[in-house]
Amino acid sequence: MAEEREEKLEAVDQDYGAEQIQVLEGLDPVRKRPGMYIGSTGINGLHHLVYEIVDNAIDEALAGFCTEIKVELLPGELVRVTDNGRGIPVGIHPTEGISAATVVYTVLHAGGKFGGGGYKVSGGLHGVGASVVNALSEWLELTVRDGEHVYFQHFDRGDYKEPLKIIGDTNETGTSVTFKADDQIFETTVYEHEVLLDRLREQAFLNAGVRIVFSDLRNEAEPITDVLHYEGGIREFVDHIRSTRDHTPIGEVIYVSGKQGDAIAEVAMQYNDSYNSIVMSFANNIHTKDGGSHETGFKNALTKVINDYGHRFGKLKENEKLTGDDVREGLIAVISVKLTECEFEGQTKGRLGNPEVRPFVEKMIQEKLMSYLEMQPEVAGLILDKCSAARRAREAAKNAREASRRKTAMENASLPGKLADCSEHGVENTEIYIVEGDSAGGSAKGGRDRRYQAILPLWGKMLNVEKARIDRVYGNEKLMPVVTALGTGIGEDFDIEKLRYEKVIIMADADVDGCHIRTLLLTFFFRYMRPLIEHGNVYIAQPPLFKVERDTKAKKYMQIRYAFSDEERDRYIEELREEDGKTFKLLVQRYKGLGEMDSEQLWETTMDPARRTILRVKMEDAIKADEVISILMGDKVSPRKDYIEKYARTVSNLDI
Ligand code: TSJ
Repeated sequence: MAEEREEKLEAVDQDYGAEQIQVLEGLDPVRKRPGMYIGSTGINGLHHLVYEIVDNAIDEALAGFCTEIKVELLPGELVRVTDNGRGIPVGIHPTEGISAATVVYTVLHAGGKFGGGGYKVSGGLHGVGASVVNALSEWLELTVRDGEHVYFQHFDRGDYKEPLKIIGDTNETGTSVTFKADDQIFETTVYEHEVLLDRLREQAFLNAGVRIVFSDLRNEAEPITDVLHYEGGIREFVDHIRSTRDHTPIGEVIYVSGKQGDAIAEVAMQYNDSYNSIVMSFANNIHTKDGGSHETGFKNALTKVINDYGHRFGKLKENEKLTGDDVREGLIAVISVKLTECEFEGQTKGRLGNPEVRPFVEKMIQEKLMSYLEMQPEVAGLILDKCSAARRAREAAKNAREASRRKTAMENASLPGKLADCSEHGVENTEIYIVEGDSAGGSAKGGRDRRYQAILPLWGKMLNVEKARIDRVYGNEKLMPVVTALGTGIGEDFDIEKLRYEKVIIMADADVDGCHIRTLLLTFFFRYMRPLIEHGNVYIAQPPLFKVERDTKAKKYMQIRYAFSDEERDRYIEELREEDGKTFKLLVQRYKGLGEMDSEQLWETTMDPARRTILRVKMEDAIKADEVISILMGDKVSPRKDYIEKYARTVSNLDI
């Protein structure tokens, strides 16, 4: 590593006069292929810039030298991150002649590791640093305080004209970075408050004691500040997840931690009265959404400990065995490991490799969770009751499933009667539209291309997915047709190979009811057919909200435009108002429901692959829907009321 750094310093600065050109070359690859360094140039990549800078300050906090990190969004979409740490080293490299801080910002990968000695724990998706943010910023300004002087340097797109300079005296220490993301690079440079807040809160949970002050000052009339500071760390994370979903806790939050060499692992977990399971894992503060060795270790050990305890203390009969799903029903758990070196695997690098971590976490949970249960027999009793109830429900579901299979075999007509299937037999290019309601189903049937588009109208009373276990799905008149039409089965039976269509498209009205059914279906897919979402097979149709039409009988002037937003409607009104000096009266129709469109209109605007827009549902959308359902369908009124008030203005896109 040291050798590598030496080489890079040479490359930057062989010839002092050529410094700028060399520096530009250093960051050129970042501007050429930004996606390689920050994942994308969309909103996620934009947010990534903030994470990269904040990660550096968190490292300083973990090293024990910084207590507070300020993150500010300023008018003009500027971001400022300030810590009260030691300040990036400003010393001039003895032979190279430029400041260490400048190297951090102008040499690729010189980022957080520069300065050495530090135990670098946090790190963004690709482990890149400040130089990448610098390269992708229209401009960036760095201020370092070392207790004596204030140092300052300005960069334009990674390039600098003047070196780091002393601009004043100070008795404070710390680092402050202000940057403006480059709109030549990013599709959008507008940050999303909630997304940044969630991520910063997550970092505050994962790094107990660190104080992150997030201020959104973009709207001067309405400044928002959140202080994110959790002495309880991931214990409070678990409590936060539970309270946003309003589940009633069963027992307290259990916390265990352990060390093995340089590796640290900690787990916080708590049961609740719901039927879903939320296990989130992190490695070096990075969310491992596909799990990996730490998560596997935890799950294995949890199943073993609860079974062993149950058998040892007579809570389970000898022949009663709890499965992993049984012991995770109604469980919220957060696993966090910190390692000197993480190996991330899988297509999206969302899974922790490091094989040595599995036995480490397994052993830790086995020993410490078992002694916890032994010392807390009351909590242990509640947990075993909960897991045993899950086991009995699983048995009931198995019976229901078998009964449903027998029934299907007997009736010998497996597809639902309401389904208007497509005529092609293969899966490739085929689509099923799941449509709420009678009239919309009719229009969709009339408008579709029957060769490859199937229509399934939904009927009857929806199951409250929140309050029912999987066995109830088998008896639900609304969901069963969806299950049989898709062909995949649900839960343990789910098999994506059996999916009968390539795309599953949810088509619902743009109003509150439509939003509700969309959210319910997404939650259903998320809970019982999750791979469908993971594989990207689920889509949301986007019917237009308005029709703008010239009020004329003259064929040559006839024009119809469909608008998908208020802005688009206004633009079309503007555009259609005049032609050849002739002014028209316009008809503007607001579609309250899909049923108001005739077959042809529905085809043109929403179903024709050449003209429509459909949104692919991502895991994040489904997780959000799941959370929304917990709030909307749960027992308690107050979080529901808060939620509806908070989202009242944007209720038409509640879940996307
Ligand atoms: F990297 C960065 F520019 F993005 C950035 C770094 C941004 C922010 C907001 C803070 C920081 C940062 C870096 N804060 N604190 C530090 N600390 C060091 O770089 C540092 C200081 C002293 C020593 C030492 O060994 O004396 C070592 C390091 C790594």
